[in-house]
Amino acid sequence: MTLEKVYEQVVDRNPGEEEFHQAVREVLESIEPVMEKHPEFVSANIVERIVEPERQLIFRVPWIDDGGEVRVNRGFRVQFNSAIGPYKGGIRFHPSVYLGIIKFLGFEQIFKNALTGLAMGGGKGGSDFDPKGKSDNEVMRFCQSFMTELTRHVGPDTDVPAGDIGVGAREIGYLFGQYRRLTNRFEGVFTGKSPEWGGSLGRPEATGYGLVYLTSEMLKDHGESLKDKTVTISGSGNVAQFALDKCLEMGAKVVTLSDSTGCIYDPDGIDRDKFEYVKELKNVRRGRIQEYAEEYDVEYEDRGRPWKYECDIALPCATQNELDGKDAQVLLDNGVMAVGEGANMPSTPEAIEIFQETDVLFAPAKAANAGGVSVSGLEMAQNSQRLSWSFEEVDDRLQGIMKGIYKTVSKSAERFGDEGNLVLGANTAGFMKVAKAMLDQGVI
Ligand code: NDP
Ligand code: 2IT
Repeated sequence: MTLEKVYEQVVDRNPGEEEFHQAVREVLESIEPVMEKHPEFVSANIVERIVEPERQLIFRVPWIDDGGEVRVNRGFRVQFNSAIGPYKGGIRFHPSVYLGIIKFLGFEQIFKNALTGLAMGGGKGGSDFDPKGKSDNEVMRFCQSFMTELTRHVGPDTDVPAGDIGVGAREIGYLFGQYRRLTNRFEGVFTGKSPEWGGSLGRPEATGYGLVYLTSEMLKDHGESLKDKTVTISGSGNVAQFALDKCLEMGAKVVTLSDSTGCIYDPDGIDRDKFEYVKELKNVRRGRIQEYAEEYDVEYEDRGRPWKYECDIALPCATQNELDGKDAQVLLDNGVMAVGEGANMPSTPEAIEIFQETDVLFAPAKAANAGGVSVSGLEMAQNSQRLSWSFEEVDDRLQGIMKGIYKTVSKSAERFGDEGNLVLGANTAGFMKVAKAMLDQGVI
């Protein structure tokens, strides 16, 4: 079957799942040169198999709110591919979650995890539950109900979830607690746990730090660095906060942050003191970024996004399809030099095309945000050893992994005929590793 036919079949078989179609399309568009060089993948129908999840779970999540009312949400876990290791990938709690979002995330996770060099397959889960405005007790009761079902399907050698949008330290605590209670086992079934009870130091920082390490490696390769550069960041959650932190350490000036309600622009730069304010606002008070604008008397745009502000480097760290073709054109007109994707699939296909037609350096999500899952892999290793490594050891390894990923994707782009095209590089390198494993293991 041609790659075009496989794509058509994916659309037919998974109607209405637009984000999943988009993620599949991008990978299939990249792997044509791989299939030409590797007819053994064609004859074994590897592509037809890789686009079909190994297992998809959908379940009812009933819980009781603070008013005593029974509420019902939908839970998902898509166990997409375990050819190179146990399923691994985060859990997202957001009202927009439906099967198509979880499948796009799970599909991308297969290739991202392969790039880390660690033994992790791809999976993703979540729910349409909205943690916003819920009390801690409501979040706990929801997590306990969600985990009551998910416990049957996960385990340290089977499937190891972690956080994503709407799932941070608080939620991981409640989910892990319920798993331990139901199974009577204290084991590494989640990553992103508190370091006090089995988590890895450096995991909260890992995605944001890793994004900046990889972006910086890409800049270095072109004789540039982050020092004195102006950076725009979207989002103000886990990834955005630690991307900001590392940008400050590397001497860059970050001028924006956003959330689902709007965007702030601080032309003087968000310094360490203001960063402390953001952490308290977002992680403790769980407030809106608009309050930053009131606190520091800076510009705030309701529903706005950061891409219209002048910058050298743009780091989208909020959500999928948050940077479209028009935004890409504005960034370009304003002289952007590099874009690093902290979120999963934040740039639309039109935006990516615009970056690739020009000399903008573009680091795609599968490579750029792989730091989070990499340190998750290191957390799994520490749990298996029943040891904890120092922050410095974890961070050193993370830097090594991000450098390794940059090298792998650059080399693969060159090998498959388009030097510097890191989208091609990430998709081909990730695919090659998983496809070989599937071939070795027979028709399963
Ligand atoms: P958080 O929940 O900590 O933060 C998400 C941020 O993005 C918040 O500021 C949120 O605003 C904003 N946001 C969420 N949805 C939307 C939306 N539909 N429109 C506009 N803004 C939105 O999540 P993370 O920081 O963990 O995740 C951010 C991105 O990074 C996601 O794409 C995730 O898949 C990806 N990622 C995360 C990793 C991790 O380790 N956590 C690893 C690799 C990728 P608000 O507060 O208003 O909801
Ligand atoms: O998208 C991602 O890579 C994550 N949300 C982190 C996954 C993980 O298992 O740490």
